[in-house]
Amino acid sequence: MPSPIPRPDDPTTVSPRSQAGAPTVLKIVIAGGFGAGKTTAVGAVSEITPLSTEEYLTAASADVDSLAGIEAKTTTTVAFDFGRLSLPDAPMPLELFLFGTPGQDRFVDLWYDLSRGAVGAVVLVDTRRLESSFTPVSFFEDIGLPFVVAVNQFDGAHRYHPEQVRAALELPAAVPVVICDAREPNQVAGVLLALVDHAVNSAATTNRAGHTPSTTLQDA
Ligand SMILES: Nc1nc2c(ncn2[C@@H]2O[C@H](COP(=O)(O)OP(=O)(O)O)[C@@H](O)[C@H]2O)c(=O)[nH]1
Ligand SMILES: [Mg+2]
Repeated sequence: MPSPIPRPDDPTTVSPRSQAGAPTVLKIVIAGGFGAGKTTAVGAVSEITPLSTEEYLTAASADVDSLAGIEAKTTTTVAFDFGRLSLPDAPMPLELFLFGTPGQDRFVDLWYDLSRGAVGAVVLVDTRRLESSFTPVSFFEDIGLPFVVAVNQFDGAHRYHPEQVRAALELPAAVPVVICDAREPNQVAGVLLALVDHAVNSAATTNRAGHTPSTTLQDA
């Protein structure tokens, strides 16, 4: 099948090399287990009405999409969430394109597609369902995409220290672990800035070591 014709507004085709005053455009993946708060986080910060492909959960998916601990959840993302956030006052003016993945492991092929050209990923974690974070963490480690872990602090959930979460997920020291509330725009924006910082540092470290990074800012 012929390759799709790149469109100028396709974030994967936009060079982050800023013209004077133009923001650097970056693609970011928002990942995490089912119910970790991905759709909520994209909706909290997006300045456009987020494009969301939510479907109502039905009895037919009850056996595969466990709602234990998140009984209030009535919908699930079936393709991806898309949102956009401009940060003109960041040290380097940024325009972030956010792609929220569907949480279930069975959508891993789509995670690959959504990760193409991304500068990095946020893995949202619900500590009440920590095991659902293992697959996304391993996924980004395997494809070599820089990521940060953001603990979405749900009401009533036990408050763990970030270092406890790092140990439980067996994360290397270099991976930032931050706490956030996915409903709070400022906190989500802070997580995204932490990721951009981490991605830039990872690219610099990899370049210094003489390796070709699997994803560079030029790809984004
Ligand atoms: N109390 C609380 N509820 C949240 C938070 N983040 C998400 N939720 C709720 O948790 C449920 C699952 O969130 P959702 O964003 O759909 O998860 P996704 O599957 O990762 O996209 C929804 O009912 C949200 O309203 C949070 O930080 N605190
Ligand atoms: Mg969702």
